Amino acid sequence: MPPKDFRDAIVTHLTYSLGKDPDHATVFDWRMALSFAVRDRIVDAWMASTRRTYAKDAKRVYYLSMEFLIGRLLEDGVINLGLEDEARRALEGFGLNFTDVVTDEPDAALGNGGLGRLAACFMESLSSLGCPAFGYGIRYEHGLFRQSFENGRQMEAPETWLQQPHPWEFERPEARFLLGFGGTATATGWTPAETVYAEAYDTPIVGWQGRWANTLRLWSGRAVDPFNLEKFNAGEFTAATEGEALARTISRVLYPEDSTEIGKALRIKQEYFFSAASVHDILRRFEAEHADLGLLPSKVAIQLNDTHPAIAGPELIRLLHDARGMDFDEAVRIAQGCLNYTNHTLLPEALESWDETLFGELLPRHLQIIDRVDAAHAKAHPKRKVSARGDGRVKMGELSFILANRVNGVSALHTGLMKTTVFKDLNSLHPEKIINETNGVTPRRWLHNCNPGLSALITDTIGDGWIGDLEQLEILVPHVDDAGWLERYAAVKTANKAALSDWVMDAHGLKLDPQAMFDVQIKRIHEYKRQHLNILETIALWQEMKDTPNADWTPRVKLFAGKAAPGYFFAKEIIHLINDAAAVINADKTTNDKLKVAFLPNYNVSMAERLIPASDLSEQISTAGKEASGTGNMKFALNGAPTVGTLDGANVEIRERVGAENFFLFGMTADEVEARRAIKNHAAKAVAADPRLKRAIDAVAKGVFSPGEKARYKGIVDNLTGPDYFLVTSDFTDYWRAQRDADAVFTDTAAWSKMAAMNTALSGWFSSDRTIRGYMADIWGAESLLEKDA
Ligand code: CR6
Repeated sequence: MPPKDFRDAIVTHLTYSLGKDPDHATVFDWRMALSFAVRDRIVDAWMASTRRTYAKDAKRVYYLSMEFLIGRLLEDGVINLGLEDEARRALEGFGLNFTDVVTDEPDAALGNGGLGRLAACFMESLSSLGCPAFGYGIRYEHGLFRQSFENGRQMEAPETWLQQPHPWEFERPEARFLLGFGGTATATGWTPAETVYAEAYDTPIVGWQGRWANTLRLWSGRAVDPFNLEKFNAGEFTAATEGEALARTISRVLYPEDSTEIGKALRIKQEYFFSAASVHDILRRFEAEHADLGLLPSKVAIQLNDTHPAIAGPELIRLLHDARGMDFDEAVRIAQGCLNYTNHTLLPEALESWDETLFGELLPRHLQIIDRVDAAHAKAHPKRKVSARGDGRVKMGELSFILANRVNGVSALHTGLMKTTVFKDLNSLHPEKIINETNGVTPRRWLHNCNPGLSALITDTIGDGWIGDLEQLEILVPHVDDAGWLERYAAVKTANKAALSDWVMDAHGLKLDPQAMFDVQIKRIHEYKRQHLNILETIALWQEMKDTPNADWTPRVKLFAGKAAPGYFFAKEIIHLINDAAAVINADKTTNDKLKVAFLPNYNVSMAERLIPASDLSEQISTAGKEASGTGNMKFALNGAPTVGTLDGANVEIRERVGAENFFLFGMTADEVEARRAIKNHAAKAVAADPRLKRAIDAVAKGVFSPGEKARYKGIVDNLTGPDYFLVTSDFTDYWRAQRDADAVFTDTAAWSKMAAMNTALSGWFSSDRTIRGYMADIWGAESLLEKDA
């Protein structure tokens, strides 16, 4: 038993787990000691949860995701267990600052963006709600690359989170599965040419108030034959360890593409590797307790987070039919009873499909199974031709749909569009399958922990029930009309902005004016997200400020952060342009006090935790119909930053909830986008109609921001004045108008604060607790096992 007193627990770990004397311990040592002390408490909750799940023979949820963007875990653990005061006091007693210790932890960046962060929020909510669940993914040795800038250009370096000891995980050498690739298949079996072990590492994820903990199980590749002695003895030292190197390659690195399909052999290996290991593990756990495989759908719910784990379906059928002798059609029915699929994008370039030759070479038996499933589906529905096969490809979206019990979209708009576009035909055959579960974010990390000032004010006003039941924030509404309360609300934002300004000064050497409006766009760089619309508006604003420097301008700080996929040339050019424009604008003495632009390098979860509480305006400006949901938009609203945004993804629902008067809407709707695109020369027409836009584009074209290389941005300029598929130019004029509306409100501090506070008060619905309750009820048929009286 670990010591009861938390301070003793920390010191005991420092001494016996780290082998350090308090007098000589570094911040790292203290962080590890604190982490172990917290982990001990989590383990108690974890084991109790596991026992209860077994005792109740409860249905378990399995969330299969290629990405879990969990970030730091220490602060979350401390706060969810209610240990913050004790931890602070203990560390202070040793002359240490709590924040310094918790921010010493590297981010676990095992994801690209929204999809991976959603999975992490879901894991936290599943535990907070006491839903028995496992997250299954890959233990990447290198997470998302580290970004830096060289002369404004993005540079990529490997991320190395595992080079430091990782205190949260438990290695499980006994939970190991042998997986195959390649070889030959017959009608009943498969002889792989190559095999590799998947080995489990478990991280407990504790929920709010420490009442429940679930497991995040990440798979790592291990060689079957790690060391070839014969080769070693022959002096071939590198070749002797080749097997190990190859096996480890599978879990070596996270592919850095976000919402883009990559179609590489290693990627399909990664997908099969973690999906198959997870399905083996699920069956093993089920069979340890049940003899009748027919019970699977009543005990097991598997959620496929996008199509990346789609191969789990054919693998489950293979294990039931080939390995356990179940009738094929029955195996398909059982699989369909367990599997569900979440679609996260309608972008055609992101819908996974594999070349059948490549697929068949790596997974010959699975290809046969897919063909059989697909043929049966086609036969049952002869009137409409929809298939997971065709044109020499294996289409993972169609496959996932056919093998799923429920298919869901991630916002109301997105789900509606799924039914009329990518899954139109399948939806007409299975109209009951597609449902909506609008995304959410965990209020613990994204309000309570990242914004302690606001959290304290809310708790002081309405008590702390909101942390576990976010819709209670609505009780704040009447307080918004109390001038004294509103001033306190505004003071929190001001303090957060001052703290952010200090950090930006320290870390990036840029001076920001905390009185200015902090206008923030942080997310992956993508044409559909339109960071280039934002920078064009910034350039136009700068030009106009220069025209009339003495006019009554609302000072702005434009902050950008986000990574571009290393192979996405256009996105990297956008980064370069923003950095180039920032250099010129920030150096301009006539506008210096009114406009600053900064692109903060190496955006990650912990940077978001700093930026969002200090933001005034949230940029959610995607081309309507392209952003499936967004989740950053929810975090900003919750932290009191009104949105300037289009009617896209969950923006639509945010605006409905917080009120149209508390949202700066602009731009075309998804329908209007389609119509506009059909107009010949739409971009040239838009540019001709708006002199402001024309002047901004001309400045870019003439090399105002790239004097040494005038044609540097020819690609961007030609795109914007030519095809402009994402309709930057057509939405520019209305975007400018919305920005000036925001300027006008911002000059009236009370009006702005009220808008911000209404955003906080009315976005409680965007808690991932609400989302997970929806999945539990509508998709999984899972129940909370929390003791009601606790
Ligand atoms: N890129 C969507 O684009 C959504 C998240 C989570 C995305 C984004 O709008 O909020 O998923 N899609 O549902 C994919 O990753 C395929 C994303 O993060």
